This record gives sequence, C-alpha cells and structure tokens, in this order.
Amino acid sequence: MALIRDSSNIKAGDGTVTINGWVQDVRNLGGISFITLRDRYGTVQITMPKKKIEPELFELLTGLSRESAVSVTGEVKESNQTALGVELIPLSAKIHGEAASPLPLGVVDKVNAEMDTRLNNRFMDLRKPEIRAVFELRSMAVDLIFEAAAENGFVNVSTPKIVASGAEGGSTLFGVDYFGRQAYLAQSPQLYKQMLMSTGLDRIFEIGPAFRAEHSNTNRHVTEFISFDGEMAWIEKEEDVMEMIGRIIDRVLRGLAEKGAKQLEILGKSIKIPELPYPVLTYGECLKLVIDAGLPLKEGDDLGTEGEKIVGDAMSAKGFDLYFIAEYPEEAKPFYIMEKPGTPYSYSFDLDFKGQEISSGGQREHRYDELVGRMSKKGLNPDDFGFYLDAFKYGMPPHGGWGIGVDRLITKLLDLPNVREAILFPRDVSRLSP
Ligand code: AMO
Repeated sequence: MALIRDSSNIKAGDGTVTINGWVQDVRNLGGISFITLRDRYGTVQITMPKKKIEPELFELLTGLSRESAVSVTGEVKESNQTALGVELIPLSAKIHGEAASPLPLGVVDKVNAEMDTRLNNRFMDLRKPEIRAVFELRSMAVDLIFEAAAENGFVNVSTPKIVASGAEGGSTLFGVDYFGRQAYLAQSPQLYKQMLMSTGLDRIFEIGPAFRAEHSNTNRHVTEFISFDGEMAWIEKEEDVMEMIGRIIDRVLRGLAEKGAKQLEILGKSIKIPELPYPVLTYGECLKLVIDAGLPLKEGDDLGTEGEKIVGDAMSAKGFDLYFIAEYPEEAKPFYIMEKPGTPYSYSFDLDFKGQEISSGGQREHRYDELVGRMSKKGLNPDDFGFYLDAFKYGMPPHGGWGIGVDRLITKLLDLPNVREAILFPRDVSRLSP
C-alpha cells in the first residue's frame, strides 16, 4: 500500500504515495495537464504528461470538477517548478465525491463574497485556508484557557443550560416549554458558579454556550455564544479577580503567539502581548473622556458602543489594547454584584479590548440579606431564586468572577470585522440555519 502523505510532509524520495484532498484547479495544456490538489495544510501539484499516463486515468483526472474530493496515488518527483519542490505523477485515483457546478462559493476566487453567502455555505467557506486558520487559532486559544485555568487551580465544571430562571435580566431570555413548565435557555452560568463557591470547589471555570435573545443586529452580538466563566472564592477585593483574568489572558496570548505562528502567518496577523497588569480606568474617568469627546452622556448612562470606542481610541493612543473599566454604577449592573458602600458605584468591571467589551465581572454580594435586598431593588422576586439563595444561608465565602466572550476575544485578537467571523455557524435574529 502506498504511504499516505499530505502537503506538509510529502518529500522527494517518498516513492509512491497517496494524497487526499480537493481539486482546487485543473489546467489542461494539451500535451500536459496539472491539478492543484488542496488538503488541510496546503497544495500539491499533480503533473500529468499525457504520454506517460494511462489514457483512462488522464481523462478521469482532467475531467474532474473543481472542489471534488479525491485520493490520488502516484510517484513523488522532484520539481523546481513547484513551491514544495516536488510534484506527483499519478498512477491511480479514487473519486470520492464529485463537486457539482457551479460552486455556491469560490474557494480561491479573489472576489470577496457577501458574508451571508459565505455563512450559508460555510462548509465551502471553510475550505479557504485563511478562514480555517481562525478556527485553528480558536481551538488553540480554548486549549490554552483550559491549561491556564488548571494551572491556577480552577476546576472545570458544566452547569445546566436549561434553567428555571435568568440571571442577566429578563429581556434576553429564550423560553423553553419544559414538559409543560416554563423554562429558559441559560444566559450565563452565573447562579450556578456562585452556588459552587459555597462547596469547597472554590475555584471553578466553565467554557460553554450562553443564550441571549438579542434583537439587535450588530457586529458583536449573537444569540448563542461561548462564554469562558470563572469564579473564585475567598477573595479580598475585585482586583483579585482582575489579576487572575490578566494572568490567564496573558498565558493565552503568549501561547497563541508561539503555537499559532503558522496560522497567524496565513492571516497576516501578529499577537501583541501587553504588559501586566492591564491598566484600570474607572467608569467616571471613561465617562469624562466620552463627554469631552462630544457624546451627550450623563452620570449613570451606559458608555455604549460609541463611548467604548472613544475610550478604546484614547487607550490605543497610549499603547494599551487591553484595559479594565471598573466601578460601574450599581444601577447598571445585575443584582449579584456588590455595591461600593456609600457610593452609587459597584465592585464590578468590564475588560475591554481595543474599544470593545470582551468580559465583565466583579466581586459578588455574598451576604444573604444584602443579596435579597439587591434582588428586590432590581424588581426581582427572591422566591424565584430560592435554590440559589439557599447556598448563601449556610456559610458563603466572599467571591468574585468573570465571563469572557470567547467569540469576542478571538474577534478582537485577530482584528476580525464581525464576531460571526469567529463562530462556525453563528446564530442571530435572522440566522437559524445552517
Ligand atoms: P455579560 O452579560 O457582560 O456578563 O457577558 C459576559 C461576556 O459575554 C460576551 N457576550 C456576548 N458575546 C456575543 N454575543 C452576545 N450577545 C453576548 N453577550 C455577552 C461578552 C461579555 O463581556 N454573568 C456575567 C459575567 C460575570 O459577572 O461573571 C455576564 O454574563 O464578551
């Protein structure tokens, strides 16, 4: 049997090998024909001098449609005409899946297709090396998160995604009919990760889906995203959480720069590794920046997309891509966040990356009475959260945590124009398929 080779390891002297791939291009010059066969790692040239190839095989191969899936077995020959320095002279071929034409999307065409066309034909879009590179880097980033979390003593957990109550406000809940009872898709693991803080599993993380019925059609919101959540107990202050996020992100960035060098090269990108600790601005400082830039915001307002961008530009000018915005008004933050005593602010923060929020977190209210008080203040009925509140009645340590949008992290890291570029099959208001 012939050796199985691919474009990353084929070399002169291999003898007879088989290459699996897609037909990127067929050029028939009469006396000689060429096929560019593309696999996961690159391309191999199949060279077919008409006189030296069985007529049937020659006809079969030259008649192939672009993007057909094939295995070609042949002799590896040295060549100074190809980038790999070798070419394959075919002896036999197996056609596994002939591609219909026209193709729904060109793989090598220079014309950039609309995003909708690309997403509708994602299987074809992903045949482009620069699209695949994003997902290979994403895979590495997730692996690195697992490594960094484990190194810092975090236990990997999975919490339910079909839940009885929301934690992040009612407007973005997706309802589910759960055997006749009202249930929801989890907006975040918030309630569960906090409950775990009373168990002794005092550092936990989860990488899992989060669902939000976002009606807005923006380049950074989807209805299903992957969240990297962390929660840690026995903290003294929210800065302990920020320090941990910095440590984990730094580890991911360094790892990606090293392990993802090839994919980054395909994308023409590099990873900038900011110094630790990441700078911290207060909400008040950001509000001032934004008002000075001419946005009509007032104390307590959300900074909004435009405001975040203004802050991002100001920070970029100082050389900072990643920075925390801390001390948000408590009113703007969910019930589980701890208030800063005697002020309208809270121990909560966002982590922004070049003018876009990629994470929020903070210190939680771990005191039962204060927590119930905050629920009531936010118009929530504590009775709906009995299972959660119980965990605060019998010895809950101080704790804090974060949620990082993995899709947004990758988007900003690779400077992609839209969060959908970092998601294989995105879900949004108009997109439920594929
Ligand atoms: P928050 O609601 O800010 O906080 O979400 C955390 C992070 O998740 C990402 N994110 C989204 N990504 C894509 N599409 C969306 N619709 C979307 N919504 C949120 C963002 C955001 O920063 N429980 C808290 C976290 C915590 O305090 O631990 C929470 O969910 O990157």
